[in-house]
This record gives sequence, structure tokens and C-alpha cells, in this order.
Amino acid sequence: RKPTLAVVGATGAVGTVMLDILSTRRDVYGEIRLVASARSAGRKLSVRGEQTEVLALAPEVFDGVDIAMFDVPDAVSASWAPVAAARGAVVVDNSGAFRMESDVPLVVPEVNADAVRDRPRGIIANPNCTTLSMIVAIGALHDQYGLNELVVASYQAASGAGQEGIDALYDQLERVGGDRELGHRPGDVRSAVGELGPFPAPLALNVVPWAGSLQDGGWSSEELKVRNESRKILGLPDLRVAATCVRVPVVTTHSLAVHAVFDAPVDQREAQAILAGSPGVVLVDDPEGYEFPTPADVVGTDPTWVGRVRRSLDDPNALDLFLCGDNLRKGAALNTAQIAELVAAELTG
Ligand code: 2RA
Repeated sequence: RKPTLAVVGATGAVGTVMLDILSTRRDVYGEIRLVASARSAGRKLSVRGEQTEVLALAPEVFDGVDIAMFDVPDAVSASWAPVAAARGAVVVDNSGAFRMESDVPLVVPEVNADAVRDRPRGIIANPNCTTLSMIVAIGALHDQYGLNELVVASYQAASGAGQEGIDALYDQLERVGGDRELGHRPGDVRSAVGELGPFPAPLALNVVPWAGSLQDGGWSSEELKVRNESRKILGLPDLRVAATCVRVPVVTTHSLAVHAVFDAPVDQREAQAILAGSPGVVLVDDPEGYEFPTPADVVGTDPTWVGRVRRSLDDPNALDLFLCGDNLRKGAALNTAQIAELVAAELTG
């Protein structure tokens, strides 16, 4: 029998992408239940070409469910993932609630697929989209050269802040679009955009060096996620990671500039060949022809796109590179779907 799947958070920005992914990837499921908050219950959404009614989140929706994908706020996952697991579902959770729990695997199929099987709580965690936008490529280089340090600058899309972030960016762009008097004096853009939405500063015509919440030492939760999740996924508890996470006026697709230091000398051409040959990675790297990944070209695609690969000028063991990944697809829904497919294969033998 094909596994029964529940999609919890089916109406959000990621949930919408998830329904597209479930409708286009090889179909490995029997019944698919769509679950959301009570206010969304009763809506009909299309999945696999069928209009499916959204159910209100309640314990009984998990009866008979084999796999439950969660894309909901941390607090909702913290409360409800154990309920789903207790009713027999294997939970694949895209929130931050369980990622750093020692008895919950944090999985990227191209990097550590085997970790899926070790799930004593019946919960598997999906990494944060910023980590997911780089880790498949970084993992391939680690396999070859042995990684020991990452210095990361992220350029994160508005949709990382959900539908509210998307709406805020469009609203701000409408207010500033075409006004060539803006961007020349302190605060002029801030005055023009007015409502900031989920961002602490104007996003249109600007960049905002903040994502997430304030943590010790002035680090953001986003920056600590990049560090701690990279360590856990790669199995490198002492990996040195310094991240600075920045929001940029892009709707969807995160980008990252990465300085990666390895245990052994690296070679630019060899590194490019490793990346080009890695599952889930596409190399676009011809700066002479202005060929490099950009969000405008990457959005809506599944791979991790890599370019600007250079051997560092001052360290023969280090590479500098630029990566892009759709933060709603591989950054969230696709990786969750890939994990769920591994579980489905396990359950159906
Ligand atoms: C963000 N990575 O971009 C975080 C959560 N999606 O805001």
C-alpha cells in the first residue's frame, strides 16, 4: 500500500510550493491530506490535479497517516509534531523546533541520507533555507578536501519571511518605483516606504543586515542556524563558521558568498569539476561571459547553483564561491519532499 501523507501548513508560502512539487514529482503516496489552521479549513486546494479540502489541525487528522510534513511556526511544530508521531506518523518538520535536538536527525538527502533511519522520536528535521541554499555544494567539496572553516555572507530573499515578507517587498517597491529622487539622502527611502512589514529597515532600494532574532553576542538566530546546522549535517562539531545574514530586495532565492577553508590544498578546476558532477548542483562559472548564478535565473528551479569558484589568493587550502538556491524549493519544500520520499521507500520496502 502506498503511504498516506499529511501536509501540515498547506496554505503557506512553502505549502503552496509543496503542492506543486507533489503534483510534479513521481507520485509515491496514496491518500494526501491537506491540513492547516481552523481559519483555512474548508478551502479546496489542487494537488495531483485533484481538488482537495483543507482539514483543520486536530489530533484525529493524523490517524492512519504514515508520513506528516510540517511547515508551520516553531511553536506549532513543537506542540503538534509529537502528537502526529504518537499516532504513528513519521514527521518531517521544516520548523526550527527540533533541528538541534540530539535525537532528531537533520537531513539533506544529497549529504547525509542515511541519517533518516535514526529517528527515535519519529521526527526528522529539515534544515533552515539559508543552510540548504549552500550545503549540498559545500558537502561535495567537504567530501573531497575536508572542510574546517566557513565564512559566509548571505543575501536572503523576502519570501524567507513568508507571504508577509513577499507582500511587504512588493508594497515597498510600488511606493518607490520610478521615483528617481530617492536614494540620494539619508532616510529618504525610509520615509517613502513607510510600512516596513516584517523587516527592521526598508528592503526596497536597500539591504538589511538582519534576519531572525537577537542572540548572545549580537549574533542573529539566522547566523547561528547556518553555523550549528552546517556542523550537524556535515558531522563536524568543531567546524569554524562565521555567518553574516543579510536580507536583500529579491522575492525568492537566497544567495551566499562563501569562503571555505579545507584541510588540504585545493585546485580551482578540480573544484569546479567536483561541483559540476555533484547530484543537485549546477555549475555556472564563466565570468568572462558574465555567466554566474543570479536569483532572477535560479528562482523556481530545484538545484543549488554555483559560480565564481576561485582559489583564495592568500590560502592554497581555501576556495571562494557564490551560490544561489530557491529558498522555497530546495530551501524548504523540495528537501522536505525528498526526505519524505526516502521514508516512503523505507516504509514500502
Ligand atoms: C529567512 N531562513 O529567510 C529564514 C527562514 N525562512 O527568514
